[in-house]
Amino acid sequence: MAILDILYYPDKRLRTIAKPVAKVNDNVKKLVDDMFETMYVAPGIGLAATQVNVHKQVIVIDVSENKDQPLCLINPVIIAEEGIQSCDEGCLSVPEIYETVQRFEKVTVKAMDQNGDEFTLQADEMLSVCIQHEMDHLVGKLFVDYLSPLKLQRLKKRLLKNMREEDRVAS
Ligand code: GNR
Ligand code: NI
Repeated sequence: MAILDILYYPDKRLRTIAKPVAKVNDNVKKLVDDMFETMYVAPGIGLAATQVNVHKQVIVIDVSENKDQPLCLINPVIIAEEGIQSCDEGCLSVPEIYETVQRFEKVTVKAMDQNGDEFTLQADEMLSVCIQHEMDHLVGKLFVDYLSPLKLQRLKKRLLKNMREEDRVAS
């Protein structure tokens, strides 16, 4: 297993559209294992392959309290959605920024697991938010894209400030 490097906004590679996985081979299984390790170490509740510069439709998630419910979605498709919810979201690719985003309250998603077996899952609450957040990554979309121009401008200033502070700590 290996911990993978995460891309940070505004890296253009985060805008890449991921391709479907043709076959869940050993390569893909290794990617899934490495993504789980990277997500747990980060720590995060989800990770999309796009964030580690692999442009395949692969997502790992674990929204459980004890970090003991790993969930892998390969080639996910949302087949039903219902209601609206608002959630404070963060992203490993946009460190230390949290903003409220509107999502569907419930989604039904069809995908393959790390063995290549198809399954359908109904999700609500945090799992539903996380699935939608990760699926956005696979089409090059970030949660900051939902913010108003004013909020995005403020966020960019905050990011620059955070970067300057890191420089000061490092030197
Ligand atoms: O760790 C994460 N937390 C989180 C919190 C609220 C909504 C979405 C997320 S996903 C994020 C990890 C990440 O960046 N996944 O792409
Ligand atoms: Ni994210």
